[in-house]
Amino acid sequence: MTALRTSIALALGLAGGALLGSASAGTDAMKEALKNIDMTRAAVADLASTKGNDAAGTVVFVDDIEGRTAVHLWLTGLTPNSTHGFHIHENGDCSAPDATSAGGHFNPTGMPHSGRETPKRHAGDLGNVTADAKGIVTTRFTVPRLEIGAGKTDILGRGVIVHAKADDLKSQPSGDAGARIACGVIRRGTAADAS
Ligand SMILES: [Cu+2]
Ligand SMILES: [Zn+2]
Repeated sequence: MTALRTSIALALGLAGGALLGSASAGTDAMKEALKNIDMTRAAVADLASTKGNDAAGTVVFVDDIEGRTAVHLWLTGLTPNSTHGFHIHENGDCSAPDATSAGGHFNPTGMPHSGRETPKRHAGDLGNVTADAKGIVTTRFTVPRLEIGAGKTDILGRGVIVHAKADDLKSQPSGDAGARIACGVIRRGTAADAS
């Protein structure tokens, strides 16, 4: 079983029978979106829920889409219609039950916290994501370039966090986004991730 399939299975298990239809649709959307991507050049994080939470999913980073990085995100187990801060954190360490082990926001350029399009921002500031009426996020957006496998903004080995609350995009140092409800470690993608 591939890592992506594992995380889908995990997500399905957590979402339960009532959401099975929607989660399956999300799986199809994921496969379709990744079909023509060379996953060995991409970065992937399998997001697992922290203690007491149900959010789980997968994020795929695809470098250099016209000089930017595309972020594909699938999440289940969220409160319907809720908005959540979404960031890359310094440490690829989800070992703490509340994921505080992931540290603060990934900030290799020494900037203040902000939104995903602000010139002066943490490289890891990915803004907010919003769940649909079934508590599922299926989204793709691009951010200023994040490097994969080399360079100052290399994201391999960093953490990805989904927060309980929305990021206000201005409070320092982390947007007042509350507890960490899901965490994953960014790794190199494999061909199996897209199948
Ligand atoms: Cu965060
Ligand atoms: Zn930040």
